[in-house]
Amino acid sequence: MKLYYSPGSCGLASQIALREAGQTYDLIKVDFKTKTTAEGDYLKISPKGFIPALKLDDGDLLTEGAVILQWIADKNPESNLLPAFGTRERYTVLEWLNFVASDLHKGMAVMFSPFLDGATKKRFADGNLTSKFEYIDGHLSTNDYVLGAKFSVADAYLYNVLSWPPRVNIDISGYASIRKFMNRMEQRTSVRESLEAEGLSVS
Ligand SMILES: N[C@@H](CCC(=O)N[C@@H](CS)C(=O)NCC(=O)O)C(=O)O
Repeated sequence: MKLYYSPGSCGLASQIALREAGQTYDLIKVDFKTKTTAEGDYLKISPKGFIPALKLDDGDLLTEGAVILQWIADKNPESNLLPAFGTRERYTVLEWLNFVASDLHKGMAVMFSPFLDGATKKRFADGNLTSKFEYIDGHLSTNDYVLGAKFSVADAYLYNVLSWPPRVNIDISGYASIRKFMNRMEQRTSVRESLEAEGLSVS
C-alpha cells in the first residue's frame, strides 16, 4: 500500500489511522507546486491532484480523506477505529468526519489561499472559523475524544486540521479543551510516529 502525502497537510490523519490499525505502507511525498512525486507525474496516479490518496496493493486508488479513514477502519475492525455498522455511535463519527471535511478543513483551506489578502482572511476567520472552534471546544469540554472515552478516526482528522491554525496566525491556545485534546492526541504513539515520518515534531 502507498499513501500519497505532503508534510503537515491532510494526509496526516490517514497515516495516524494506518498506524492505529497496525498497517504497513510506503509514504510517497507529493510536491504540490509541480504535482510530481519521486515516481513521476502525480496527476497520472490521482487525476484530482489532491492528497491524501491511498494506492492499494491491487492497484486500486482510494481518494477523499474522510473516505480513506472509513476504509482503513472497516478493513481493520479489530482496531475499533469506527463503531459497528448501524449503531448510533457510528453516525456520530460520520457526522464529525463530514463536519471536519466540509466545514473545518475547507474553512481552514481559505486561510492558506494565495488568492486572498490578510485582511480578508482575518475577516473570514473571525466570521466563519471562530464559531467552529467554539463548538469543538464545547464538545471536547465534556468528551476526551469525539465519541467520549473512545478514540476513533474522527479524532485523527480533527487533530490533523486543528494543527493548522498556528501556521496561519490563528491563535487557538485560549480554547482550553482543544488544547487538552491536542496534548492527549500527541501522547498517542500513532500521532508521534506519523508526525516524525512527515519530518515534523510535536510542538
Ligand atoms: N476533497 C479532498 C480534498 C483534499 C485536500 O484539500 N488536499 C489538499 C491538502 S490538505 C491538497 O492536496 N492540495 C493540493 C494543492 O493545493 O495543490 C479530501 O477531502 O481528501
